[in-house]
Amino acid sequence: MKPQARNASIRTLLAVGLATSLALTAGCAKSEEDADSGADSAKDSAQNGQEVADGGSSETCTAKAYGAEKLDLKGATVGFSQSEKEANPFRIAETASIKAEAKKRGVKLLTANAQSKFSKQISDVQDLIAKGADLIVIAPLNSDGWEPVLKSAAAKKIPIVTIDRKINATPCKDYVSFIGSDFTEQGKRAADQMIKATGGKGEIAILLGTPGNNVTTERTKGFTDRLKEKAPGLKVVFKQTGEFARGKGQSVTEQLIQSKPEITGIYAENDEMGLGAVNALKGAGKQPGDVKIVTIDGTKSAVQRIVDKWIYGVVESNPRFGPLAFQTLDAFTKGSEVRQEIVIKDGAYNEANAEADLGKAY
Ligand code: GZL
Repeated sequence: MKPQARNASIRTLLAVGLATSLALTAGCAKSEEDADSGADSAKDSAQNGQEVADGGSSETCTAKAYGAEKLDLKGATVGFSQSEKEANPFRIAETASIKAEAKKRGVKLLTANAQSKFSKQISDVQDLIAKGADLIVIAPLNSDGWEPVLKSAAAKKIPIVTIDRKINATPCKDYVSFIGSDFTEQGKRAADQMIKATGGKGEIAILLGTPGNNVTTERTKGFTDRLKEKAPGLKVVFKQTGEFARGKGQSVTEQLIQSKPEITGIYAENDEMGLGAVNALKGAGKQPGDVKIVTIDGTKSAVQRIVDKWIYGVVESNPRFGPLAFQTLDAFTKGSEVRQEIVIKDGAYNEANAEADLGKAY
């Protein structure tokens, strides 16, 4: 690439990157440090958008490299494939953010919800292609098994952006960009909260997310590696999936306290399972704080449970992907370089900021 062209594209990339990080006010809770320092909640009560974290791959992609046509996003049709049923506030907030941003930009949006069934998500995306989607945003249920759909999209040169979970495929070939959290970091931060809650000693149960996606794998590894590194006195004595669902989280916890009534702490890999665990503990006559619970997401119900002292801490997983997803689509369709991996910053809640920052929860 000629130097002046290269400089131009670097300027574009920087502009997109700067626009991305500046234009999107933090919709997230205070950072872990702020939460720990008990700092007042941020004055801004922005409810939308996400902040881009530093780091992540600096690899980029352009429409030219991807083999897609440039187009005017405003006149295009975007398809959105949601993975799980909207019983979980994470999914409700995620879909709402995508719909709100499409509406704000005047972009035609086709949506589908796979109701937590992977085979349905594959057919949903095929349907979006058949209905004429020019670009597709996917919140994947699973990380594997996407080949047939990726082939169909590639045949029609339809750019795909994945949000939230990662798919095992090639960026800037099978999909343009991944936008999501650092789930290993979330697991590590959950471990730090659990260590603080327990003083680094005792027995811990893990309510695992559903198998087959990078979120469960990375949240588990981040947590268990951190315990080994920082608190060898905390032993994981129980691991079972609660399928990211409140009911299953409750029934698994009921079994847990039958076999381990003196469990010290429960790490729930999402709020819904953590709230199910609270219901089980209440049912067993436990009191707030008897068992230290740490969860991940940042839903209003879970943050309220911190105020009630049933939950010790919540690491945020911000689902408001609308602004960043459409910023990425807009830059890409204009021919600008976009990053292949856009990692977002997540905040945290504990007793220091839960009440003040409840408005940022979703
Ligand atoms: C994380 C997302 C997870 C949420 C759960 O980004 O994939 O899936 O943490 C949801 O609430 O089920």
